[in-house]
Amino acid sequence: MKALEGVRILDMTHVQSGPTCTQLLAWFGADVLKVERPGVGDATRGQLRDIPDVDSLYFTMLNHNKRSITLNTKSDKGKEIFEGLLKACDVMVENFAPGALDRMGFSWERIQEINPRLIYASIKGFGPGPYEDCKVYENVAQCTGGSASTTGFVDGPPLVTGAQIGDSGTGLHLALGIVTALYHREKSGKGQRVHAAMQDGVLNLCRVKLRDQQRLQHGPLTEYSQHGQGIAFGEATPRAGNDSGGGQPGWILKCKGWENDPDAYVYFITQAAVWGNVCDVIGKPEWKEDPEYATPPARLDKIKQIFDTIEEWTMTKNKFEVMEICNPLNIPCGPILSMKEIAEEPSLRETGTVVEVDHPARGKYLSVGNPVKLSDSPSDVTRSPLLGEHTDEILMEILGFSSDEIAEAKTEGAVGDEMAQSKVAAE
Ligand code: CAO
Repeated sequence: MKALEGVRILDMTHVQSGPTCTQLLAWFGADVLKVERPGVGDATRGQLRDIPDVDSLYFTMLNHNKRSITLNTKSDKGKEIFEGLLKACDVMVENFAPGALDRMGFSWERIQEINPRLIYASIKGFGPGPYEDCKVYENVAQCTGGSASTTGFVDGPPLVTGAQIGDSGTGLHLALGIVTALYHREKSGKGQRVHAAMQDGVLNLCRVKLRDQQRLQHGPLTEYSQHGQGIAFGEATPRAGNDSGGGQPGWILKCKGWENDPDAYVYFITQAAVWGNVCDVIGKPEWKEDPEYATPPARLDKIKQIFDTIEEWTMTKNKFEVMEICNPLNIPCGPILSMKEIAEEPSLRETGTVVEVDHPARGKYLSVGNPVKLSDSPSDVTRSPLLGEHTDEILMEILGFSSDEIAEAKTEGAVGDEMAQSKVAAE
């Protein structure tokens, strides 16, 4: 039995942030019913398409292990069906623009009347305050949560990162909130409102930068390489380039082949505990005893020069050779892996972190499987649902609809009939 088996989730999420959360819960065994607009569905089904008329990878990679029902929650009959589903579910998750659910007539107060045990979980761009009514996408969250101002090089503009810390990061936060509320419900018998703001989620992931903001009041941030380069600090935590966020200096260094391969680099950390090994491996054994280099405080104003010297050595090796030499010496380092290398890495396939999934319309594709492994709740990744694939099944199984009642709901436009329509189109 999977950890969340028996938990039923009404999934009103779309785009990336909410779907990451419900996909994670589905991998842990929850029955996730994705509600989509009839005939339209989650906008990402059609965004960034690589194959005409086929659900995009954007959609498929965020909606595994779910069932899809199309329901017009703004029609009277659709609202009635939605109420039935709210009664039958443990959790409702949504990430609409602020106020959308209230406008549909489903405020938190109303939801508590319908099902007091329901956990109502939301992602919004911001918490209460001046921006609470704003629509928000990933990069807005990265910019307002402190990530962009602290990412990039000290002499360059703010940068967004490739890691989707605003969307997928907040989805992860919300998943924890939901599971915590479910645990609490065991004792209280009551559902509760769970809210995760993307700005807050990003800030939580940037807490070391707020740490540095406060340290700045007591002097320069000596472990930042700009300190060693004599660049003065301003009033706010600066962009730190590739400096490590902790107390052990690190940087990205060129490796053999860097001229032609954009990913021929390694992240190299000069951990104090293995400084002697670093000196030996790069051919600078004299630095071990030299008072100018022997201690971490002595090295602080020479970080750039030290990494330039280490780079002279890393440029004679490819990034994997650097790993092979440094790992046995306990020197922490990591090759810069391209997405191509990650996609082809056999060990990630073996652990299920990268999985191959088969889809009836697109065929085989790669996805990221569950990054969290539970020993008694393995995650099998099953393909994302087609639009409305489970409308009839959900209405029958969960709400006890007869075939006639389903046909009536379809005629009224309360639910969609996409599967029948696509069969007709195929013929
Ligand atoms: N039946 C009927 N109506 C439906 C429906 C259904 N099944 N599903 C959605 N709708 C309606 C909504 O009720 C809303 O209508 P109103 O505007 O009349 O209230 C409308 O569809 C559109 O919803 P939306 O405003 O959420 O969608 P959008 O594309 O305009 O905005 C986004 C998208 C992401 C900017 C916005 O949803 C948002 O800010 N969400 C919160 C933050 C978030 O999660 N952002 C991450 C997105 S991933 O980068």
